[in-house]
Amino acid sequence: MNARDNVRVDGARLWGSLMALAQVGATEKGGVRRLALTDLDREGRDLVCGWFREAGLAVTVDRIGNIFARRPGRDADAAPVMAGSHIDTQPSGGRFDGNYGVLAALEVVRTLNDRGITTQCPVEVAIWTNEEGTRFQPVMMGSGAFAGVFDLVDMLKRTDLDGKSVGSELKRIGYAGAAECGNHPVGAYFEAHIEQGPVLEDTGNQVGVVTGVMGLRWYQVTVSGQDSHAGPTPMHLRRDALVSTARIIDGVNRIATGHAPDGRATVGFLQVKPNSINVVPGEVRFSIDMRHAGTAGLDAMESEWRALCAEVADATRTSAEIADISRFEPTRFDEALVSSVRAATQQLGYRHMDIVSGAGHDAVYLARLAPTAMIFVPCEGGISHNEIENARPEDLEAGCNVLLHAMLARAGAD
Ligand code: HGY
Ligand code: MN
Ligand code: MN
Repeated sequence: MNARDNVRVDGARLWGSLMALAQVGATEKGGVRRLALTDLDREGRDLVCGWFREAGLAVTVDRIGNIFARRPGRDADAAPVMAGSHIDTQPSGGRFDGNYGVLAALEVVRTLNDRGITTQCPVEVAIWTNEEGTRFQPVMMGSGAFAGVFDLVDMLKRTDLDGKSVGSELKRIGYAGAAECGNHPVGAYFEAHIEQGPVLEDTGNQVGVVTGVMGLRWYQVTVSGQDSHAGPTPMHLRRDALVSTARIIDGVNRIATGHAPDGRATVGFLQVKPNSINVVPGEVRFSIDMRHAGTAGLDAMESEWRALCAEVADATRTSAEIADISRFEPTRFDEALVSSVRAATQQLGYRHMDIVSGAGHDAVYLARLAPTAMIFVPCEGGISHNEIENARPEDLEAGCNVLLHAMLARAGAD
């Protein structure tokens, strides 16, 4: 037992910071709407960077707006032990998704400062740009560019539905940083996050030791038929893009259900043209979010629904064009780092279990660069990507204590 083992974070301070950040983009139902690269994202970034500087951290921003806040270690040349997440949210998002991982990492730094602990390696807190992928695709854009999975120039050109580009929005909000994106040493990466599912709460566990992340494939489907008058056009002569889409959506749902429990598919975005009450729709664009714990499962689901699209298009005299917009294969985290999370959790005495994440996280791309591990805490009813998202202060504090001790073990401390 050494002196460090008794160190604990300040749960009230963590909760206070979470609630203060949640005010930026607060919604009536108690959630947060802080879309990537909006004025609210800038306001959130400014607030958290102010806290970073108050904690004595040196802040740098890279060309895609990723933020790094560095606390020196004894060995300035050692690769930093990094922890972080994202502060952009879903349109009807919650107070904890992403925000918790950034502020838990800040709370670790604040605790090290309070206790005058010097680490061997530097410690860095990271805020990744556009993790949610809702305003601009692909998902996990900033961490993906940092890891070299996405081409930076291509990412800066990506536009939202209003035609605004990532590059122009970064400039407009003042976060088009000077630091090169990537080529930034990372000794190890930790990410604390709410589970965003019901398993920890259902099983009475306070901490999830995350062993890996499900694979994800996002597609955009454009179904084309023919606009025609809703009155004079007989049913058998129509080329109705929305009827065709409805059959595809139902089929996608059946395919994922057939691959349960690890197969998942969601259609969350849909645009109908011309979207008029008395016109047979000639064009529909919709998204498909497909996930599975194994590549074979993803491949099977993908080939089944591509066949389904062709069959339905043929039967309804429409056409279906499929664009691949995001994908990452199932990820397993570094065994040794995962074990350090489990050991910290056991030392702290928290009920815990191993768990695979159904949600994607920036940690997926950091895992390509350095040993990476995640720490989950329960969220109420397993609900997330919803304004009612909630978590208990004591669980958030527990996860943050695990983060503190796993980082200390990795960073080396006096
Ligand atoms: O979609 C995801 O899994 C993450 O929340 N962006
Ligand atoms: Mn998240
Ligand atoms: Mn999310």
